[in-house]
Amino acid sequence: MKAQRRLLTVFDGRALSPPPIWLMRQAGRYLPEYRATRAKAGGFLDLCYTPALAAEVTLQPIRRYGFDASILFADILVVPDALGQAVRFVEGEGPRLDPLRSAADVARLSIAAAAQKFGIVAETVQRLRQDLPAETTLIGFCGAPWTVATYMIGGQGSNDQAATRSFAYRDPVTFQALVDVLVEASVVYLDGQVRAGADMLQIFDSWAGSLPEDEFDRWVIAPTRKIVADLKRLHPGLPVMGFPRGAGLHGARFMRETGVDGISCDTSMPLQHIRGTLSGRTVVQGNLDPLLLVAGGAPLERRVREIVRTLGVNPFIFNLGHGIVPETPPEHVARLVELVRSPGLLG
Ligand code: 1CP
Repeated sequence: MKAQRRLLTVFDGRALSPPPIWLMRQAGRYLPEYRATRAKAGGFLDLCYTPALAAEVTLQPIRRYGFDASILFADILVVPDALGQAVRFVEGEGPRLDPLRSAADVARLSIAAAAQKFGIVAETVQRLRQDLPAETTLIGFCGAPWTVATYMIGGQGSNDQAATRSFAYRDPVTFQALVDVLVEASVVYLDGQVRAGADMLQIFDSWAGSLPEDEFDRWVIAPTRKIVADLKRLHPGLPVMGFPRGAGLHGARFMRETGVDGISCDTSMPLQHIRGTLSGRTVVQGNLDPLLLVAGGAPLERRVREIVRTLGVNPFIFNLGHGIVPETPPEHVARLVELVRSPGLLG
């Protein structure tokens, strides 16, 4: 069965023409059918914890666009929520958590208690594997420990992660304890997703770019390496993608030292830099600016050609450099898929 899944063959070192395509946040508010299902679910986390509805919104973009991969609908904040740190999604504002402040707060997090909610997400994966077309790759995911910790310590999203960077400098022992819990929980969570039918995994480190080099090693590379090693021990040959957003000049080291099979490149990474440091050495994914997909038209088409011509000669998966934004016109996504799949794009 898996052999039919075209996207997975890039991990055998094959450059495909046309390249496989999926988009980060391909399920979401830009689609009217997502908004309708979301309204039925009530809260955002209710949507994540109702397998029939979570599977439905995962399938919506596949029905519309026939992407090569489907990404499980859930959120990186399912992990802190399952560990016992209640997460709320405030309409129009984003996630809110009661910030962890002490070693005692970290000690209260419970991997045993997380099993119940992890099980619900695994049930969504199981449904998806049954309902997806056989050729569609199913991607499981989690947030990387550093990025998830920034929400657990900061209590919400922030642009500089200052609260968490300060915490880690002030009390590295407690911060390490938190990262260790997140590593262990992530392995349990992802192992459950793979056993339920996920073909590959992606680890989202959206805030990797805010750390200096020593802290990048300690809080980004080391925990990611441990998660990847543990999962590969459980599931030899399982492809794992990293998304160290904003890692910039740390990218090649991230590739060599974490053991990931591919790197999702953010919008700011220059194509020639990706070509010179990552492409051909690992699977590369990316990196169209989500706002260019909102704008559409000739500039979008020009950039898509440039990306595919520069990166498509080596094992490559077309994607955005960050998630789709809610303002994206659904017809621009249709045009993008048509364009990436048009014959002779490389020519
Ligand atoms: O109103 C809504 O319906 C909620 C919007 C939404 C959606 C659609 C959130 C809230 N999460 C999601 C789904 C989601 N989140 C997926 C599902 C699969 C898909 O891609 O289709 C995934 C993979 C994520 C991952 C995620 N959540 C990340 C990592 C990737 C990234 O975008 O950087 C992060 C940082 C989050 C946290 C989060 N969840 C939601 C929001 C608005 C945020 C960002 C909060 C902030 O920092 O301000």
